[in-house]
Amino acid sequence: MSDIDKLWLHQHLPGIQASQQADDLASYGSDWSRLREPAPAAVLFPQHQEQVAQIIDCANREGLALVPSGGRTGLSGGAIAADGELVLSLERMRQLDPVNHADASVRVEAGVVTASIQQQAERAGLFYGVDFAAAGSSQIGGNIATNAGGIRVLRYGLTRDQVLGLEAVSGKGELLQLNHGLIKNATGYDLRHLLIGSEGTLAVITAATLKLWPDPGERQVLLLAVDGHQALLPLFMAARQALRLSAFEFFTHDCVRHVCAHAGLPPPLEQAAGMYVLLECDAVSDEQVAALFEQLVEQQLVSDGVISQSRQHAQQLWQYRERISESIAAQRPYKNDIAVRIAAVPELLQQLDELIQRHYPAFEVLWYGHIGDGNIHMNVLKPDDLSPAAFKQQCELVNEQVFDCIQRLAGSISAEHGVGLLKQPWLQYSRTPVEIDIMRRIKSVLDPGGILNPGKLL
Ligand code: 2HG
Ligand code: ZN
Repeated sequence: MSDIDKLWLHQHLPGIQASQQADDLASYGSDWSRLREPAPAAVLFPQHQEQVAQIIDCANREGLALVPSGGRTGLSGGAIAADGELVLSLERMRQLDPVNHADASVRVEAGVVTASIQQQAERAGLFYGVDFAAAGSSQIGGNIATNAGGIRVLRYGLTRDQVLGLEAVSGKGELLQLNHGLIKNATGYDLRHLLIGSEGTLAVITAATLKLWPDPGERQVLLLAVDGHQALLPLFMAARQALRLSAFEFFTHDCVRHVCAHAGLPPPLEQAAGMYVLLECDAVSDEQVAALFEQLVEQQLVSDGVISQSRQHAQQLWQYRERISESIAAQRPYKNDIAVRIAAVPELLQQLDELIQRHYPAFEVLWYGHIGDGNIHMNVLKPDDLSPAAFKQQCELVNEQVFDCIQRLAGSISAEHGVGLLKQPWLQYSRTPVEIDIMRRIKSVLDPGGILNPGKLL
């Protein structure tokens, strides 16, 4: 790999823009997980699908590893290039087509930033259903490769549910045009869905046709104070019955403390609560909210709350939830992103609480997540007096117990952040040996040379 220099790139990949500048290697070889030190051989910037195929052909001929790269906002190390790989950045493929009104869809190239798709839909009076805190930097190719979730899954589904058509190049260099934006297509195996969530291990996604939704109109946000996690499920069920929900999120008071300190925000409510629920719904009348709130207080599910009075107020309330991750990023927390069926959430929280008390009594553990999807983010903060290596080791020891619990509840060890490098050693807690074997065999068909994102996921 070390003999990859300017001349080599010019001879083997003519016409393809590339960089070997130290700052590019450092930034394109890393993602938000910062799990390993970046050390790619070069960064390549193809401008169309044929150039992606040209790069893949070259990698197969020369036996080189490729790391497909989007906005690199991932938290599981799926986009890290630490072993002399070639990074294949899609960022110069960012054609964003006009909205197709008849089909309520839009075709976008892989390097288009998620927020640009949201804005393009909005300008056309429509709505793109996926949103999360990193939407301003993440790219759609990466969203599709990791099947990104976010805050509105309970209403609009995952990224998978938005993809009507997919264009990609397999690890063998085959150009794929999958499903062509069709709603109905009963012609056998849906290869589009095989590529969604495959974390760049089967093919490089080059473009997609995405579904757009009707404009949801005015929405309101309620931030509610909740005493303990026992209230979460009954509260969710009551809110779902009374309101048309688009998000149902939770976080503990410790999360609020970190956000307020980091973002300079005042506390959300006069009295601190143990836990908060933030829900978003289609706008409702003051009477409807008052009746629901009264009912929730009477049932002792909620003790206090605030309802957004304007769009700007709603955005302010969202900050208490959306800025948690960024507020603790500098402390490099140990991350878990787990899911169970909604019905099993109380049992999961109960069991995890016991585990944490027993094994992490000295650690600060932050709980937050998309409780309406059964998805919980558990972030463990490193105590100052513990070395990073000792901290990681202790977290990994407890992981086994956490994942045992997830396995017993038939849950997922990675709900929405992907497996990447971070969860790869624990895949067997969510997938059976038979499944993993089938996954490997699928990989060997689409990427027989094993050039695409080696060491990730499988
Ligand atoms: C969120 O829901 C993101 O805020 C990040 O998925 C979660 O930082 C995390 O663990
Ligand atoms: Zn999340």
